[in-house]
Amino acid sequence: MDDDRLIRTLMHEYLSREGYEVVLAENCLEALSILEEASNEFKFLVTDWELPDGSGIDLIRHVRHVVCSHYMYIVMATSHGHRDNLTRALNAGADDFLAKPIDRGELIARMRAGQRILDLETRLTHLANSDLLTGLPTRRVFEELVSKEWGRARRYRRPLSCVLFDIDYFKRVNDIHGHAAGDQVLREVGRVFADSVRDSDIICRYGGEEFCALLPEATSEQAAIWAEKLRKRLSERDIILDSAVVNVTISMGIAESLAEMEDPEDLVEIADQCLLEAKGSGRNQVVC
Ligand code: GH3
Ligand code: MG
Ligand code: MG
Ligand code: MG
Ligand code: MG
Repeated sequence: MDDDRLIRTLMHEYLSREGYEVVLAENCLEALSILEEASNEFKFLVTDWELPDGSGIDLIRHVRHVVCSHYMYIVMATSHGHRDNLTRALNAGADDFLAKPIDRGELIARMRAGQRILDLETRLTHLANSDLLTGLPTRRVFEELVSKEWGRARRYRRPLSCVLFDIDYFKRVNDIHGHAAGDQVLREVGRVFADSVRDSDIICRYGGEEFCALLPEATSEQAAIWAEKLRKRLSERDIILDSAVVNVTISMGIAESLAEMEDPEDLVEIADQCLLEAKGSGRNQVVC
């Protein structure tokens, strides 16, 4: 964002040549409306300080308060090169500073420095959100999503179901075939689960040999039909290991979000009670 046309032209040329996709804005209002529409699409913001309709500082403060799915790297480009100004820009939320007149080499070097931070964020997010063994989202992700989907289901009065799975007698797999074979089975079971959900569903590794699915728009009856198919598919499947062929079954408990439930934990709690019942009444079954 810059009100100076020459600077916009230069920025566009320098950045496009490096492979960046550039969107230009000439004032705060325009920048805000672009960001409002698609803040998740932007990784960098390079902003001027003084604009006819406001200050780059205010824009930066605003952007830092808007929820964005990832970190936006912000560079303040200005001729206000004094140390006090630099401090103000950084305190407002800028990550870096670019002196005017703009030097192409410096601009690109600062963008690259920003890219290193963004790459690190992507890597850390992936590590924090996915289970090492199965690659599925973790329980932490699940808990965040349960709250979100719970709120959405409430607001729009839509169904939402939760399914908890637990592999039957999994300890035996480890005891008979070894822990590495157990890991292989978990990976394979995770793959079968991941293959059986729709894009809007989410399936996580809940803990050890337990998995959990969240099915938006599904009533408990619909969830039970889906779960029963999955239970059957897994029970009929031979899991081929390096040294043996293993067959595992799963027990499943299902709960649907109901008006009288107080919070999302109740949903998981009821699914867990159903799972216990499935275990108690012989395993390899779905209880709703
Ligand atoms: P149940 O039918 O009652 O669920 O019996 P179970 O043997 O599956 O249940 P239990 O809770 O007694 O044992 C779970 C086993 O899962 C014990 C634990 O060593 C194993 N397990 C948990 N996480 C992992 C893992 O990451 N890798 C391997 N190989 N085993 C795991
Ligand atoms: Mg200006
Ligand atoms: Mg200026
Ligand atoms: Mg268990
Ligand atoms: Mg088990």
